[in-house]
Amino acid sequence: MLSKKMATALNNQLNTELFSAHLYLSMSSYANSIGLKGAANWFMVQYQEEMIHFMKFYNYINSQGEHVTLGPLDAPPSEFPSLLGMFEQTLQHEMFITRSINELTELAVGEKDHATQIFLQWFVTEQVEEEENDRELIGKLKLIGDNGYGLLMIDNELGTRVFTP
Ligand code: OFO
Repeated sequence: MLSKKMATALNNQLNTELFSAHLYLSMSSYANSIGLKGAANWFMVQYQEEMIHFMKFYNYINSQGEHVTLGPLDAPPSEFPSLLGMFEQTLQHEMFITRSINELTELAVGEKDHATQIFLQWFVTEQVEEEENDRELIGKLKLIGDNGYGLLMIDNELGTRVFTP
């Protein structure tokens, strides 16, 4: 059973995961509109992953006998400065999510809510991977700079990302 405070905090995170999904869906569409099909694929996979994160919170909240309260959500931006800018924004957003997961974990520890601590462990690990991927791509994009051939190469690489639920 969840405390009222814990249930509210988990529900807030559920909505934040849905916002994350919308943010990456918007990035996918923008990348597609500027001809970066590989990047569009990468952000579409990211969108699908965020929907899995959303569903994990949904299922956990329900499994504890609570129900979710959806939205309202902020609209994500619909235009972005560059591919590098998109990944920098992605990293900033993921760092915000990491802080948010850490705060949830601290709350669960404080409340001696062991089940929620175990549930959140998956997200703690996932955030390390998310930030690492973003940093790696930002590093490559900085190296490439304005080189069109380099950008094409990285777009091809981004096109190989596959959604694995
Ligand atoms: Fe759900 O991890 Fe990204 O936002």
